Amino acid sequence: MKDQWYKNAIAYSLDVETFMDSDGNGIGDFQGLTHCLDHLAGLGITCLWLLPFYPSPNRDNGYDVMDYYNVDPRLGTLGDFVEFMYQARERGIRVMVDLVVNHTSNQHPWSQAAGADKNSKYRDYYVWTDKLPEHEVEPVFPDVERSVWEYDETSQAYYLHHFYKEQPDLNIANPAVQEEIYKIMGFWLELGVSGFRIDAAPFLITGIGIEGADEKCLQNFLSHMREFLSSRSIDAILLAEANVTPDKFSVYFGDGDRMDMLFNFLLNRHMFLALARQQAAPLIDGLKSIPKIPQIGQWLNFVRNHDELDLSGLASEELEEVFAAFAPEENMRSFGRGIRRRLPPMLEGNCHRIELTYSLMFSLPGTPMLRYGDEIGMGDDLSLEGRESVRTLMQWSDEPNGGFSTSPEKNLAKPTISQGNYGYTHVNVATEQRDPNSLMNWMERLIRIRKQCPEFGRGEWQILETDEPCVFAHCCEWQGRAAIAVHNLADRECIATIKTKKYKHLIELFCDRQYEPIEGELFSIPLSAYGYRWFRVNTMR
Ligand code: TEU
Repeated sequence: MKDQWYKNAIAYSLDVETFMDSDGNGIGDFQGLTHCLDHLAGLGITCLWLLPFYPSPNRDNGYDVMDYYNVDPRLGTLGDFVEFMYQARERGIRVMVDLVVNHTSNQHPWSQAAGADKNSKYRDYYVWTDKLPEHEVEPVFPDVERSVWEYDETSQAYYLHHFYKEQPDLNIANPAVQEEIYKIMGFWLELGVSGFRIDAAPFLITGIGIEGADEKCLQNFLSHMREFLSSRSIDAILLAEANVTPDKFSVYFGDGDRMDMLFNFLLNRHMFLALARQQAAPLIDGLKSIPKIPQIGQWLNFVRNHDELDLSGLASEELEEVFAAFAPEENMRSFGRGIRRRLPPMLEGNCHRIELTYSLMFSLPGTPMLRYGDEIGMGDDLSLEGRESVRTLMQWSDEPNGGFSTSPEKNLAKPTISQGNYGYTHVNVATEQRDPNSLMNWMERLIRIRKQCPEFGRGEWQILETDEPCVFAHCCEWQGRAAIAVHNLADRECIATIKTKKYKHLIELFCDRQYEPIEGELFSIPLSAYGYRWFRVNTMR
């Protein structure tokens, strides 16, 4: 059986470009990242997901790849990548990379050749039509693109692009394209990666515009990718970015023969609805709506990612509630479906509520993931366009450019946050390292305790009913052990009475303040406003 290391990994996502600049040119690079691995190891991170670092014209933050077999020269060389892989391995940190194969950049040689010559063997690498279909799907960036079809003057046909028009969609029904994808996977596996994040997975397998495309056949490609992966590595995994409804989950997990892991978009938006309402019910409903997945499968939980907080699966009244609570101004929203802010500003900097949210996310069934800057409580910059608001530079110290780079400010890859409550003069790694009460030191403890509770990653979960609608309590059991977490989502203290099951011999593992120990049975649990308590049920007694 496959090693299920990913079920209790502590994941962390970052963009090399915005993490650390080693040579003072204003752009983050692999040498800089390698230098910062001790920070990640110290935090307790065990798995990194690197956003695309391949050569790219950067129309879409690197999600428009020009060459799948190289490192963007702005970020370093393949040699730097290999050195980074070695140093990560030395620290017990696995590395996953983004596999962006729904589309290429229009600067990719395949795309250039396909556009220039209808008889090129690369023509069928992409999806073309002479006539626009009657019913069109909506582009993912409706504020910029009006259609998913773009007319190409040179070859006098339309090509498909779900994202920007500079990102033509690949035709994965073409066996030659499938072979290319295996080759790309094989390349990075040989360089030691532990798996791939499959970008835009649902778009990859839609078949829109592909003549005679068979849906089941395209979906089967997910199994073929997995077969290829297993033929080359015993423990590498596939993680799909698939923001889809529960009836579609089985397409991605298959019978345990497709994706190993999926981002838990569903639970993410239910968590935000629960936080907005200060009630546990939306979270409970969210968990209950997730069908059972194959044993080998896992969910990856997160608070925020590098895109907007996508609320599109919520009903419109629910969406309005979350907007009203966390994005009251139009400029904080994007595409009418999401929020382009980081968590701390959404919660108005309330540190109890910020801790509550991470404590909750880390205890939810699945594997937890942080994003760079989460550990220090970084903010956003709403003066920047679209998703750029949450992609500012990592803040390492109170030195110029937040210690990210010694370059003049005008050369920085992206802006840094220098002003206001989230400015790097006080929100930064070095300052928080010294302060025993900082978010970063708290986060390090959260990670340490989460590692002591593999039940949350691997166990069977159950909701513990309470008489307080604002309290979310759950228990995860695995191999005869149990871990319990109780979270008060409301801004008032309370005493929650557990209704369903009584647990004895509890050990308090983690909490927001000192509480009186619970003697005997777990029954009445005092909680402060936004309080949280984790317990281990001691089965040894
Ligand atoms: O995102 C793909 C994607 O499906 C989401 O952006 C989607 O728009 C949203 O969740 C609606 O469900 C990935 C990357 O995360 C994003 O940064 C890229 O722009 C995109 O792929 C294109 O590669």
